[in-house]
Amino acid sequence: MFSRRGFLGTAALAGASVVSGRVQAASIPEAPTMDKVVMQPPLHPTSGPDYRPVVTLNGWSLPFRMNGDWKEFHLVAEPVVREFAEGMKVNLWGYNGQSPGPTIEAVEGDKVRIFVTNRLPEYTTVHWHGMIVPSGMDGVGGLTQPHIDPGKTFVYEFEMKKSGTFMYHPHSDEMVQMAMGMMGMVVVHPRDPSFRPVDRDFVFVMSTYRVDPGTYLPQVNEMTDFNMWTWNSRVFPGIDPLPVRLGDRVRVRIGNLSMTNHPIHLHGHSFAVTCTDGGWIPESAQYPETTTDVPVGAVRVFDVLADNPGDWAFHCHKSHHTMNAMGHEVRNLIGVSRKDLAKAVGKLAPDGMAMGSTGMAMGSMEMPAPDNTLPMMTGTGQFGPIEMGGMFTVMKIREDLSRDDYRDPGPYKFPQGTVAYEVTAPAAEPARQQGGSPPMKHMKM
Ligand SMILES: [Cu+2]
Repeated sequence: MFSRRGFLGTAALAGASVVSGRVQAASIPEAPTMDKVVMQPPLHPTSGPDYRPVVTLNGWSLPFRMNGDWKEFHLVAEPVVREFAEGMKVNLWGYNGQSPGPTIEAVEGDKVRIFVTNRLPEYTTVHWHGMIVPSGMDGVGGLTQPHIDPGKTFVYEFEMKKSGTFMYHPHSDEMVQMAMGMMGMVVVHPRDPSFRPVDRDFVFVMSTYRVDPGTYLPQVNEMTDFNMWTWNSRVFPGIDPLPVRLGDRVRVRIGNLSMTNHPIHLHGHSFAVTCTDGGWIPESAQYPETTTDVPVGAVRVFDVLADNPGDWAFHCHKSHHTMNAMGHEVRNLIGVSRKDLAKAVGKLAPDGMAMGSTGMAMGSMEMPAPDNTLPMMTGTGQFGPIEMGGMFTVMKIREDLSRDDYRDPGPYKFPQGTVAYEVTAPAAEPARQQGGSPPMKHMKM
């Protein structure tokens, strides 16, 4: 089913020595880094059992090497610059050049050795969220291991006991390090490739930041008032679309390491949640959904049959999570005439703009914003402004995609006569209740 390209990095194995399961420092594998913010092609396995690899929205999977029967990975914790969307870059902490870190893929039963080098200015650890590991490999600084000091490399060694979707993040100055973007996903493929196979498999982790307009660094002491709602540290319109071939069975794996829950909604389909970070859900316990709430510190995986072609919005259903940085103190002024106010303000501040009397649609307005700040609502589709931000993207289901093609197919070509349309005949005046009459009067009980 998949091509095997032989062993990766065989030359690097020369000189590696393994002493009773403990690896020598001289044999630390290289640590690949990524400088691109778009989804990288799936990383097909080059050794070990076959699997259909995942793709990571705006991200990548970490290459590994084999050392005997151990799969070896190398994470480097380090400061990174992440572009949230065009026009906004944020100084974060992450792994191997990116926040979030690369997705780690392995197979149920694999023995993995994960090297972690710390290039941060403070100590760190890595905790393997949801994975069944020996206590001493659990990565809780102080409790199960010494913290990894700056400049040091630690090794985690364990067996991938079960397949599923998991996460990794520090358990060391956790509030700061997670608020700075340190996290990533782990996908463990079933050893039996016939177990619930899919055609496309997407993964991302949700995180939130408070980056005040005009600044470049998250406020790490924030508890509740976040303003950047991200998937893989990206916001709409910077989040990759999910290109899907019509008829594909699609899996979407969603981790939540933000500080609030996110009800994730897909248009045009119903899906079933098939897996959590606790494991696979038996078919008898699955039920149809169009929105699934992903709690804090949890993973939800849904499988969907992509049988409805089109451009389908895919987003968090908390409407302030599909917006970018905004002032939360704006009052609701719908129905309030601000003409007089605008005139008065205009005399004092000619650039002032009265807004909100008829809603806050901003598609046709351009407001000056501080440097390094995205518009609150933005993006343009083939019919006009989309007025979204934050946790929003599009699943693009097309007939003519080939199997491993994850390129953005562009806007959907709607078949003629299938788009909602305007009628020109005047709408009839609706029958309205007569003023003054109590509503119960005409009712026969
Ligand atoms: Cu949300």
